[in-house]
Amino acid sequence: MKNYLSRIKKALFKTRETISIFDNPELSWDDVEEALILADLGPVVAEEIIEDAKKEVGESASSYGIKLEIKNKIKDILSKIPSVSITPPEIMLLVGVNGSGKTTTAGKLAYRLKEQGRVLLVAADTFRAAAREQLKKLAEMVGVDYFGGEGMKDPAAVGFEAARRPYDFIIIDTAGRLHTKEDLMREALKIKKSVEKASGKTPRVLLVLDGTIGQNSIYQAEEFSKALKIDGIIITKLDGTAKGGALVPIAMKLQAPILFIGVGEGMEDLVPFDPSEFVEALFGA
Ligand SMILES: Nc1nc2c(ncn2[C@@H]2O[C@H](COP(=O)(O)OP(=O)(O)OP(=O)(O)O)[C@@H](O)[C@H]2O)c(=O)[nH]1
Ligand SMILES: [Mg+2]
Repeated sequence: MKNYLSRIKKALFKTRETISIFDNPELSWDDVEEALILADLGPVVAEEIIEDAKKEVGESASSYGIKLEIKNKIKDILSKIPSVSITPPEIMLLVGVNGSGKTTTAGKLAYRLKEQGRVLLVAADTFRAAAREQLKKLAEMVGVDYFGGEGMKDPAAVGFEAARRPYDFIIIDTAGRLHTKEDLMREALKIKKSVEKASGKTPRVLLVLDGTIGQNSIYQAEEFSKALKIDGIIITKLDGTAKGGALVPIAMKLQAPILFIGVGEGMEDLVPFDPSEFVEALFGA
């Protein structure tokens, strides 16, 4: 796998700064707890990691020993999350709350995957004309085909039409939906089912979470999971937050593969998630 470490490091700058106390030669366990909580790992997970680490290295371990052990513990947690690879033919359905980064991520995915096959970007966000425009522009920019279902009002119908087409990768962008609105959750399931019916394949439902809201996205994800099975997670905007540590409790709680992380606004700013790289980027050497 290509080495993305320097890009992830750059993106995690703010989070890394939050936990810079780890480089203090007089690091205490209290400092560790405070830093992990500030980085948004949450008190429960922070406590769990610290207790485990203490058992391993002892209460009076050196700063270096503590840092190394905490890094290993987090790496262990993240390595246990199932992983998946995306190979053609593949239909992906991007869902998430408003503004989480779905449309941008659809463009970024197309940019990555066009090297591996024919890609179709599909605008099943039928609520706003601007949403279709946004995806159409991205498709042009990236150089892949676009299907917007112009004139169609039902996003499930757009999904149906698109899914019948012979592409290696079909990436379906959907409208932002509030996880608390049952009708919108049902609509997401309806899109999935119509794609299934049209293609005979189960689309991969990818939940796009906004990294800047940190742990709050766990609740969102749980609500989405009640309506439809989440096959993978993409966490965006890690470059704009000091809450990058929230990825750890998110992964623990959801036990769904984290496929990619968003590290910027450009089309190349979507990198595959790798536990080791993430932890190295988070803590530095
Ligand atoms: N810095 C940064 N910005 C991002 C990233 N991903 C998305 N954005 C920005 O987040 C904003 C919202 O992105 P969209 O892709 O339009 O979000 P959306 O989920 O499609 O929004 P709705 O369709 O309105 O629900 C845009 O300004 C994007 O450029 C990222 O990884 N890093
Ligand atoms: Mg959108």
